[in-house]
Amino acid sequence: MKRIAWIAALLTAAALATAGCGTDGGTDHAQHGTGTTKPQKLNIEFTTTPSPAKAGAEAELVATIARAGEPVTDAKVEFEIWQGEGAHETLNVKGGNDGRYALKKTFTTPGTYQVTIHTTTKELHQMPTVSFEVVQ
Ligand SMILES: [Cu+2]
Repeated sequence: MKRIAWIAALLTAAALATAGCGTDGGTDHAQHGTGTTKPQKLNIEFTTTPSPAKAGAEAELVATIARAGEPVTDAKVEFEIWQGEGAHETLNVKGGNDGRYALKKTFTTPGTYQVTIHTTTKELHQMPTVSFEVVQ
C-alpha cells in the first residue's frame, strides 16, 4: 500500500513537472508499443567552467546527461536561468556528444543563480533545478 502511494506520488510529480514546463506541448508522451519497460530515470549533472563563474567573463554551462550509466545524446535541453526575483531566461542548449550539453554565457551580476535543466527525451521529461555561483 505504501509502495503504491509512493508510485502514485511520483507519477503525479512527473505529470505536474511536464505540465509546468514552458515548452510548446511538444513533449512526446507517445506509447511506442515496443514492449520496452518503464522509462529509466535520467542522471543530470550541472557544472560551470570556471566554477564558480566570474562576472563579466564568458562561462560555459554544462549539463551532462546519462541513463543507466550511458550518455544520452539525443535529448532536447533548455536551461531556464534566473537570479532571485529576477526574470527567467530560457535558452536552448546544443550538443549531446558524450551526453554533454553546453552553452556559453556571460553574467554581469555576481550572486547565486538558479538553473532549471529542462530535459526531454523520447520517453520522458525531467527538469531538475540547481544553483550556481557567479563571483566578482
Ligand atoms: Cu521542463
